[in-house]
Amino acid sequence: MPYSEWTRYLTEFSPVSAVAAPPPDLYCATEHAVPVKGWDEVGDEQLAEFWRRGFLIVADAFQPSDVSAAADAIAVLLGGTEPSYRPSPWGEKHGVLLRPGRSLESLAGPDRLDALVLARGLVKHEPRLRAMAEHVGIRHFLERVMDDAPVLMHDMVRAKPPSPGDKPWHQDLTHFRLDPSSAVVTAWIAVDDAPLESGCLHFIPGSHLDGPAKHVFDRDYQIPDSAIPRTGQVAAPVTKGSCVLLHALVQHGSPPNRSTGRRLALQLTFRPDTAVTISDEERILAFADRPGG
Ligand SMILES: O=C(O)CCC(=O)C(=O)O
Repeated sequence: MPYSEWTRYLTEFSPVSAVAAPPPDLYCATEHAVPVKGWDEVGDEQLAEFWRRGFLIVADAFQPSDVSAAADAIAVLLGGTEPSYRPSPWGEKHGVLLRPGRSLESLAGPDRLDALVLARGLVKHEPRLRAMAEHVGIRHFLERVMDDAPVLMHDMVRAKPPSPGDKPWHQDLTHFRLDPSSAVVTAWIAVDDAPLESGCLHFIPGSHLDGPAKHVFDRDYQIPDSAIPRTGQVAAPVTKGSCVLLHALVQHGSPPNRSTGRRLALQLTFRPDTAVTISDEERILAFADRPGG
């Protein structure tokens, strides 16, 4: 796909992944990831496992009070009473994506949270979210992985409501203009429990070692469904307060939320301070113009 066409797609494309159903065999994990309990258990062995598999799960990474404070903080920001953050329709600054048929005007803060699909850039507006992003456990882990100072470059809240849609398989690094060899890491923090039935994260272990994969526009900007192996997938059901640390090149996705409840998570993506930036064109060449898929 030529560069000009790709940028047009990226501007005009609206993900339908929140509502469109994936092929029924796309998520077929036979293994469930086993978390370590607390940051004190993250040692050299767990670091090696992160590098080998591309992800590591820390249960009880946050206290229950921190987790409920995070949910309150998100509801406050969505409520629109914080002057520095004015929730707006999706696509605008402070854009908030709600479930189909819901609008910001008709809902108050906690109801907006229940109707939420996605919101970005909340952390800098709320001390309770900043405290999570600056948590010593995350920082120490990242410093060891990156051998550099970690810098928060993107944050997003995903409240995956019950729906037939998935978050298709992808690599987080496809969204950032950074050299693909950079040790970029996302910390995915469960604010609600994320059991199998509510569409927890699924991984292809070791896939980060293969480098950038071809991405296409389908239900989302994603790895083609046909390129996803139907064997060897690992599911990561977690309880609230868990932190899933994932390498930005590990292939991951999540099936539809088939439960009756919301599944809220805070996603923080960190880059090494000295990571090398690349142009948009180089990024597209790396992830979109690859042969295969
Ligand atoms: O929370 C999920 O279900 C998937 C989120 C994800 O992988 C992403 O937004 O990059």
